[in-house]
Amino acid sequence: MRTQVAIIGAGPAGLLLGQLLHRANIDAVIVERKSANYVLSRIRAGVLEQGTVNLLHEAGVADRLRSEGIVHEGAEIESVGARHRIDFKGLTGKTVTIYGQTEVTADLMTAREASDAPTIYEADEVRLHDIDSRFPRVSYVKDGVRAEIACDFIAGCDGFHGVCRQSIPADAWQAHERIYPFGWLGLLVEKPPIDKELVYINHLRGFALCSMRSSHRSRYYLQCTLAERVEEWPDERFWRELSARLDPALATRLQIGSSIEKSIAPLRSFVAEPLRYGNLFLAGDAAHIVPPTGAKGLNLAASDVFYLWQALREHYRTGSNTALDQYSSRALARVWKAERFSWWMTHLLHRFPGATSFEQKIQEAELSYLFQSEAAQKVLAENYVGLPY
Ligand code: RFL
Ligand code: PHB
Repeated sequence: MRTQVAIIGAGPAGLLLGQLLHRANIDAVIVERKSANYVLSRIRAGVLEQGTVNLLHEAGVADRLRSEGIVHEGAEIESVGARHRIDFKGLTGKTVTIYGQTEVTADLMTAREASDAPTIYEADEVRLHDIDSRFPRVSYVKDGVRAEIACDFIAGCDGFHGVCRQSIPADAWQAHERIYPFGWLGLLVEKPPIDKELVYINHLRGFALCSMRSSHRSRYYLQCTLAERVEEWPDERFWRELSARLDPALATRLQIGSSIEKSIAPLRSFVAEPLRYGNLFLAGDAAHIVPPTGAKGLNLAASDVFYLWQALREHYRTGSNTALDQYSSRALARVWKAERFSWWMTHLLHRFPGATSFEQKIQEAELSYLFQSEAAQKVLAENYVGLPY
């Protein structure tokens, strides 16, 4: 098989790139290790920046998002029992939209099916070949038979544990990484959310987040240790611990129920640099990871895809490689600012085991300053709604 762009991974990055390329009349084949249902079953992001929403419009997959997405003009931050609202709309003129990653992925899969563009699911042993040449190839095993795709470019959209970044020679890229000494235990429940907006909580017992997917579905997170396992957290223990981290007014509004999904995710910051090797371009979680505190992961995948789509379009329309040559530096400039914000939000809101009294006091001062200073709130709001691209 031959195509113009081989896309590895059918997560939001790969599917969105595939859809944008399809609309630009550029051929792409998507190769995915798992089944479509497996990809759809992963519960992840919930907050879309305006830029992501705009790009989904541009891709022609925003009909359902437009009718079902919930626009939020602010969020609340709670520390030692006191809650403060950050007014995104008032401070920046911008909003965010609550619409689950599962829904984004489902909309993109529907559009891809309708376009007849090929997606190969359940492809085993995906390998990249000759990526530093003008004739890169991708091979994979499907139903026991190895097949090959010849292409001009490979888009590595295969997430943090994918094969693409690992195919780059060790001396051609650098990893920048921070691993945090805790994780998030997430729970999804078919009950109305506790509040109209998201509530981020810094509590003595650890961080908590009250989020949502819709007016009848809620998503909650608790900071947990890295040693903990989901089996140790039956629903009643989760609800008890969450209630203990909420202020009493909020706790009385909590509607509990049986969990639909429960999982633990470790927190990590990671950036691979550069994002290009030969004709392989990394995008999304394959290139970088942020701790979820800033709600940036999916949004960064979208901005990477925006830069890569524009560069590929310029290449095929004009023959120019200028934007392709600039892809890594343009994408990374935005990535590092989101990395900084996500790191800062993580430090602001979590309890770090072994923190010194000095570190604890600095965190308290940071929160107190944020609550008193409109300038500080504006900095948070500007980053949360998403920097321009
Ligand atoms: P994905 O979604 O991991 O998709 C990669 C795809 O590649 C496939 N794959 C391979 N395919 C072929 N060959 C191989 N060798 C392959 N190896 C892997 C995988 O099966 C998969 O289908 O990466 P992508 O597309 O870059 O998307 C990134 C986002 O999924 C991620 O950044 C977000 O979910 C992060 N995130 C959040 N982001 C936000 O913007 N807002 C949020 O509110 C938010 N909340 C979250 C989050 C992530 C979380 N977890 C679980 C880490 C909350 C949580 C708890
Ligand atoms: C979510 O709803 O899953 C979510 C929301 C905000 C975050 C992280 C996750 O910062």
